[in-house]
Amino acid sequence: MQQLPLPNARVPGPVARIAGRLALVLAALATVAAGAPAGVVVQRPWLRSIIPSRPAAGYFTLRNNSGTALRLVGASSPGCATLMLHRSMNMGGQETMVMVPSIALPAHGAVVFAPGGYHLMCMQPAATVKPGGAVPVTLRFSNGDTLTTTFPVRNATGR
Ligand SMILES: [Cu+2]
Repeated sequence: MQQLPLPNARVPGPVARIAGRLALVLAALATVAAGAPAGVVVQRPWLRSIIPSRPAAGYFTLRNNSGTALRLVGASSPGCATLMLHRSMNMGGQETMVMVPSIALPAHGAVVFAPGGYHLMCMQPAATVKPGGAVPVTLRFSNGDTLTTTFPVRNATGR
């Protein structure tokens, strides 16, 4: 139960007010500092845009240099209406893709997002998602941390 302030409660003095404000500032700084997961890096990011109006695929290597296992649970970008975690699979000779809810990132390990396997799927790409352009991509982890990286956009042949 939350205690209601007493009617005759003392008004905090100037020192208490400054301390209270400082606590708020420190809390805000801590929130920013907790943004990126410690020791996790995105390497060689790029988005492949084949036809501008069609979904673009995002490729990179996600490396975890920390001793703590994490899960990648989502992604977003201002360049995509939705950015999904996908996996390409071969089902009975047919290349198909499925949406995956999360991807495990082991401690001192890496997950490779590459053609034929895991990738990000950029649905309804914005005009900025065209070869020569670049868009920020934010990855979201199971512990609430996020990591934003700039993904250059290249064409079907990776140029
Ligand atoms: Cu896909």
